[in-house]
Formats: sequence, C-alpha cells, structure tokens
Amino acid sequence: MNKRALITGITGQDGSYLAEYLLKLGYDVWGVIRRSSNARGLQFIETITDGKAHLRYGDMTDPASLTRILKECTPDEVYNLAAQSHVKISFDIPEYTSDVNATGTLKLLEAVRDIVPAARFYQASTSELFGSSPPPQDENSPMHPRSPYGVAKLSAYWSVINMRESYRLFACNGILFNHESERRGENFVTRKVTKAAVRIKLGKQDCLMLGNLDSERDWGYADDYIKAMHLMLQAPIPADYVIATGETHSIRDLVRLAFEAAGLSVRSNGESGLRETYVRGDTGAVVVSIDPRFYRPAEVDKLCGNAAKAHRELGWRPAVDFAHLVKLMVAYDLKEETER
Ligand code: NAP
Ligand code: F7E
Repeated sequence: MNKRALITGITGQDGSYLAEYLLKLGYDVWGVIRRSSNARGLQFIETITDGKAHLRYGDMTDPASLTRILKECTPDEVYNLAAQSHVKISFDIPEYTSDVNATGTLKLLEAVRDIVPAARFYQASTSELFGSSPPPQDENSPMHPRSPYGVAKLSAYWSVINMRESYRLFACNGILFNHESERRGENFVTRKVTKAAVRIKLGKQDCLMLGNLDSERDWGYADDYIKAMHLMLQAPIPADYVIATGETHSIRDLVRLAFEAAGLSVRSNGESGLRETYVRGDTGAVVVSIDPRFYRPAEVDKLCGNAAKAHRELGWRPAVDFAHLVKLMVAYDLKEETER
C-alpha cells in the first residue's frame, strides 16, 4: 500500500512543493485547508496536484478538526508546515501567532500521540530560533529569538523534543534557513524585490519602498529544502537538522542582483538608514527608497547556517544558489507581469 502523508500548510509555498514531490514518490497526499485559505493558493494546489491530494477543512487552533482529519487519514508521516509565517506581522498579532505556531503545534502533537503514535512527525522550525546568536549557526548554537514569531516557534521546537523524549514519538525539527521561490508570498522581501524590479522595468511601478537593508540572510530554494524534510522522516532515528546553503547576502545584494536580472542597473546614493536611495543608471530616477514602516521593533541581523550534519547524515545538498534563485524568480515574475 502507498504511504500516506498529511501536510498542514499545504496551500503555502513549501506545502505546494512538498505535495508535488510526495505525489511523485507515490505517496497518498492529504492536506489541511481553511475556509479562509488564499483562493490563489487553493487553486494552485488543486492544479499542481491534478486534484490528487485529499483536502480537508481544519485549523491549527481547532483541535477537534485535527483529530477528525488524523482519524480519517491515518498518516504514516505528518508534515506540520502550517503557521502565521510572517515575522513583521507577528509583532502586530503576537497572541494569534502563538496560538497557531506554538499551541497549534502542541495540539497537533497531542492528537498524533493519541491517534497515530507510530506516525513520523516533521516540524517546520526556523533559523529565527537563533535570532541574535552569532553566525555561523548550527544545531548546537544558542537560541535567542527576536520576534513573537521566533518565540512561538521556539516553544514548538521544544514541544517536538519533549514528545520525542517523553513518548518516543518519531518527531524531528527541520531548522530551515530562509528559502524562497517563484511561489513565495509577495510580502516577503525576496519576492517583493523581484516583482518590483520587473514591474519598474515594464513601467508598471515607479518606486519600491523597503525597510532595513543591512540585514543578511542565508537564502536557499524551497524545492531543494522540502527534499530535506522528507529525508529527515526516512532516517533511522529522529533528530533535528539545520538546513541552509552556508552563503549569506544582504538585502542590498538582493536589490542589486534582482534589478540587474530584470535588465536595469541601479546605484546607491551612498547614504545609509532612512536617507538611502537607489537610482536607475539610465534615467537617474529614484527606484528604491526607505520607508520606516517596514522596520521591525527588533531585527535578526545575520543568519548563516552550517548544514554539515544534514550533509553527513541525510546526504542532503542544495542545488540552487542565491544568484540562480534570484534569476529564477525574476524570470517567473517577468513572464507573469508581461502576460497580465
Ligand atoms: P506560507 O507560504 O506562509 O504558508 C503557511 C501555510 O500555513 C499556509 O498554507 C496557510 O494556509 C497555513 N496556515 C496559516 N495559519 C493556519 C491555521 N491557523 N490553521 C491551518 N493552516 C494555517 O509559509 P512557507 O514559506 O510555506 O513556510 C512553511 C512553514 O515553514 C511555516 O511553518 C514557516 O513558519 C516555516 N518556515 C519557513 C521558512 C521560509 O523561509 N519559507 C523558513 C523556516 C521555516 P492558508 O492558505 O489557509 O492561509
Ligand atoms: O525579511 C528585511 C527584514 O520577511 C527578510 C519567513 O519565511 O524566513 C522568513 O522570515 C529581511 C528582514 O523574511 C523589507 O527586516 C527589508 O531582515 O523576507 P522576510 P524573514 O523575516 O527572514 C524565516 C526563516 C522564517 O521562518 C519566516 O517564516 O528583509 N526587509 N525591507 C524586509 N522584509 C520584508 N518582508 N519587507 C520589506 O519591505
């Protein structure tokens, strides 16, 4: 019989890649959707899975719905990807973020323990756990989150470890560093920049407003990272793994590369902070400026992951580097914006 996988967050970026991948591997794929699910995400998951995924209504804040779905699906593997995943927004809705990301994960783990204790459990943990911990970060680095999102995910991280140690659940934390794609939500910085670069090139937008350009991230490709999630659940023993490229870039690098890939050369005015702008090399028009509304009350300055344990124990390696990733995203946005 085919293996069964249940994915929470199936309508999100990672959920869509994971569902596609598991279907290709011959899994019977089940997913949790919501009444309020983004219509585009929902339609997208129906299309890419060719209607083959079993979609059920549920919510991380509604334990009865999770119980019902687990009883019907009886999964071999559970991938908990559902989350209020936007760090800046978590400062505006901290309690809700905690309800979904921390308590929601605990509710799902408890339901798994009661209904399918032999199922293998993947938790979408994050480099935001490290927060202000100095780079490079690995599984042994101190954790010091800098947002309500990071704090809630740290609680979920420990719930997973506690379930493993208390009840021998096969439960793993994938501590994934930032990963992006053509399917990335438009309010995350990579997609916001690639889309704007293309729209400015096409004359559909004048200027891009950004927040802190100083922060640095270790950006990988989502389609590479979901393979690591699957590998963790095939390992002989459950453990926690950092998944990262080991290459770090600033938001400034991202801006420069994305505009270049869109066919526009831009240069900074040399200022920093709120006065920094970028102008087009050809016309001198301002195409990037700073809006303090996009700054966060606390920032994670620099993330750079060391994924040696995943290389060694899972045989996982990323295929797409940062420059390639930006080109893929710009090419996709160019096609989408030209056809629109
Ligand atoms: P995403 O695109 O924002 O997707 C989030 C998913 O969670 C959506 O399917 C959303 O469904 C679902 N969701 C939100 N609240 C829910 C609730 N109350 N009940 C049920 N489902 C809910 O996120 P992503 O980038 O794919 O990330 C996947 C997971 O990995 C998240 O847990 C994120 O925190 C974590 N993570 C992401 C990264 C990254 O760089 N992408 C790095 C590390 C960890 P709707 O369509 O119904 O809203
Ligand atoms: O910000 C800066 C911002 O929102 C990256 C989530 O998937 O990865 C993601 O969290 C950086 C930050 O991602 C804007 O201040 C500047 O320093 O794209 P982001 P994130 O906060 O790193 C982690 C690993 C997750 O787990 C999360 O779920 O870019 N930045 N200007 C901006 N960021 C945004 N969004 N918008 C701006 O205008």
